[in-house]
Amino acid sequence: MTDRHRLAESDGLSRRRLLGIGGALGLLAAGALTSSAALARRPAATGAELRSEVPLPPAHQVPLPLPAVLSPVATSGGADRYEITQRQVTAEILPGVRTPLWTYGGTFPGPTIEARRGRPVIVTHRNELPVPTVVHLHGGRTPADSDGYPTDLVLPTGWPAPATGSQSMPGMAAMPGMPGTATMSAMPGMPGMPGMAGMPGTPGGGRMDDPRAVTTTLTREYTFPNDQRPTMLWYHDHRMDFTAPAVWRGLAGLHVVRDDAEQSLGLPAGERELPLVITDRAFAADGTLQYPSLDPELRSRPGVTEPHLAGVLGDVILVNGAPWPVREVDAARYRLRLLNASNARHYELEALCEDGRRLDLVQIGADQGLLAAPVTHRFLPIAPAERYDVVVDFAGLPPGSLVRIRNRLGTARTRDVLAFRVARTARDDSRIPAALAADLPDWRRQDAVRVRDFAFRAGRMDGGHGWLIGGRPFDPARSDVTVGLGDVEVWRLIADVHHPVHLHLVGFRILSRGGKPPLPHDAGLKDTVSLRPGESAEIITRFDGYRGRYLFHCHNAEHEDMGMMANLEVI
Ligand SMILES: [Cu+2]
Repeated sequence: MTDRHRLAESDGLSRRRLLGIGGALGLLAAGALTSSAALARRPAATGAELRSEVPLPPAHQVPLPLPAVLSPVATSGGADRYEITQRQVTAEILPGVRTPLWTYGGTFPGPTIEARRGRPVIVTHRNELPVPTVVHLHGGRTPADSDGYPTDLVLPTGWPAPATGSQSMPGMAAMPGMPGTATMSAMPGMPGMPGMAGMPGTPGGGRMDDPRAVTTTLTREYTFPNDQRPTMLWYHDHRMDFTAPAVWRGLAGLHVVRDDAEQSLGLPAGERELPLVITDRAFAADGTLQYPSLDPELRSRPGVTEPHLAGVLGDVILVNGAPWPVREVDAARYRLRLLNASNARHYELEALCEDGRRLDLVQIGADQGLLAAPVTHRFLPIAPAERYDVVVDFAGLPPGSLVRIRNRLGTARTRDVLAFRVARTARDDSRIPAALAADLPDWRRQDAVRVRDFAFRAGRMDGGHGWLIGGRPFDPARSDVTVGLGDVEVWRLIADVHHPVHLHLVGFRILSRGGKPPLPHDAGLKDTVSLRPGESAEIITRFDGYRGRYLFHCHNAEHEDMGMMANLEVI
């Protein structure tokens, strides 16, 4: 046995499971499939779909909105300062229907932050929502104290202080005089605390006590150095146990990092660069967003009703917060910056002309920035939290033509996403260089000081259904993975059903999928890898940037809330 295998075993995986890495057959042989076996046989289903109770508009009637770019409140001292107030608003998402939302700054998606590489952005978030929040910049190379660890809560004014052991930020005392308000919950076998996870009246929102949590009341300042490759990141809520319903209610926005090198490439820009935030939602008869929370107030009891344990899907597709929108375009190249901000829905996108012809989706970038060279797709799968940077060329299409972006994994109305209406012929000076970036890390297997194995699969948690990593549900107080700053590691991931696996802090490259070379859309630097049912993948990364406590987790948001996270400590 090699040293690497010994190290992997010491991380808690049995030899038997190591042998199981490599595909669904191995997984089955290891007896790893539980009640999710039925799901694995239906690979397209990543959750159960809610049915809207209001009339839905026809597709491609509502114009595509673009999230507003946020203006800084100050730009001195080499950094840009912003303020965002998290607050509830009522918006008209479906024509004539009023929908309460939780928002960053009053809109869904929230305002876009435009950042320059290497120039820090400091955002003061103010929580005027009725529950605690946490802001995480997905894909950000962020110091740990600004990374939005799930227990680093920003408490609303008047919210009881968290459990003993957690700290509040200096100068931001979390409601002195309310000691000992329990957030500790549901540790099986913990005497005197039976079943407190769902206990009304203990509004901590925490599954477990976390002595390292640093909470604030009302506001918190997050610092994002933007010392990373240019790409489109997104910020969203990451509150312990309640990420999925909070993001569903609207807590998501874009954060774009740019630099001169990328802007000198001649890619489509300005009006011809469109961010596209794709989500699915469902609407109740009163216009509210449906969501099957066990606690509709999202105060104390986490989780969703039984039919939705695998994920929550909606029957309305929103792009930038509008239902099946349409955008007028020139007959020219457009850069589409795609984000799947859905909780659980996967898409496989195609650009379909009225005559049945498909336009090429020319991928120029991945989660973590530009590819070395373009990759042309006819279909592009996109899992929750993934981003793809693609160029579509509408040249040659006569004015009036409609190009529909469709979802090949959808059924009925969820097959449509958005459409482009070619409005006019136009001059196009843009180009797609054959060489896009020369700075992609080329970590090799032999650089790795360690190989680790992680199984992502269903299991039992708190006496009910959970989603587990390495057989265990998330515990903020437990040490899971400790890596040395600067170390290169190979991680072997295996899934029972679909799990989009996301690492905080670092980008990684995909070395293999199911024991074979990566797929064309696995190119470039990623921060989320979409594991398919029964599939394994190997990723390689170098843990650099900052020391501190981070996370890795499944980005099916319902899985994440049901235990599928683990600690990643960089020392
Ligand atoms: Cu998952």
